[in-house]
Amino acid sequence: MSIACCTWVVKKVALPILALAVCAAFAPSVFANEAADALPVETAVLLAPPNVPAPITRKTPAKVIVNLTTEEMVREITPGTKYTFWTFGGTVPGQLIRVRQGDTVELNLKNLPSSKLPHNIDLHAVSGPGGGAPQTLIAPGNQAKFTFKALNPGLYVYHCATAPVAMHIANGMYGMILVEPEEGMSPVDKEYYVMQGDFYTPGAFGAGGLQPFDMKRSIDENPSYVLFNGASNSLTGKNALTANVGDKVRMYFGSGGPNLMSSFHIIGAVFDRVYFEGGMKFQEQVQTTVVPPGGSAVVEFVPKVPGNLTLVDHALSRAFHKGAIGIMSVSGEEHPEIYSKNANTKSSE
Ligand SMILES: [Cu+2]
Repeated sequence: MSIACCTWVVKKVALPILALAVCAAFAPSVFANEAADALPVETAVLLAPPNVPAPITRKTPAKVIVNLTTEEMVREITPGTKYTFWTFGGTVPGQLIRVRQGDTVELNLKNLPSSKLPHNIDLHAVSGPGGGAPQTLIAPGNQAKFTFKALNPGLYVYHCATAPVAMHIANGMYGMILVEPEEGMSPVDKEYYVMQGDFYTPGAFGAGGLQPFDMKRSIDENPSYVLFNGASNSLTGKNALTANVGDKVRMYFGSGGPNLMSSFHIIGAVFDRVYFEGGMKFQEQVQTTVVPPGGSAVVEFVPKVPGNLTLVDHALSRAFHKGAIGIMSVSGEEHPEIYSKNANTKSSE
């Protein structure tokens, strides 16, 4: 009797609660859509790496339209050797997307008619199955629209998630989206965007000609190239990054993979801060930070003296034999009290 009574009580109470729950399940999405429609609309400015779009000065949410294309193209992977890259926006990594926590992002993905394959995008900043990949899978010549709310601040990888996924990533289909916290980022003097990736060809590093993708080497995780920003010379020579002595430098660093973890290090600098794993928490006084495939880190440092600082994956065979090397050329006044350029050698007689 008491059980039956209890059941009745549960039913009597549960039905209105259920009705409320059903209402609640639908109502917020309706309101959310209405709210998103009422937001100011802006189109994201996307820049080619290593450049970074300007910091966000808005103090309120917006609807941010991001227009990305998927493009397949032949380019030099190292001088004298070409490779067919698959890209977001024509660069490896793809253009950095910069939004603010709470923004509604409308991502328009267009697969150029000249493409041979379907592509899509999975953004790690998305809270929902597939990160946008199911909504954006498009054949050459088509486009798709996908909308999501940037709930979490941080630096997130995006990549193509079309099968075979590792192959699409290995051909260069990755980039990052920076979701600034509501309070914004602290000002710095220079910002740069660098991503590491591993590339697989039948020929060894610098073999020459047009090299195809090598599936077996990719599965074996045995790259012929490990690169910053998609080419062995993307951050060296005339492409070197620049800074002045005393500048506060912030670098948005990611690993596209598909397979290798980066041990990111800058020879001649100590990171004052590393926002490890691309999140909001930081570690101080870091020499080398580990960045997994599909992960990121924000590093900050101040060059103290002029000269060349060298970016490497400190798994150094990759730096000196597979291309994972870059230069930051620092200008400004010498500070011999910090760094003495001249060796002080004496012969021992
Ligand atoms: Cu793809």
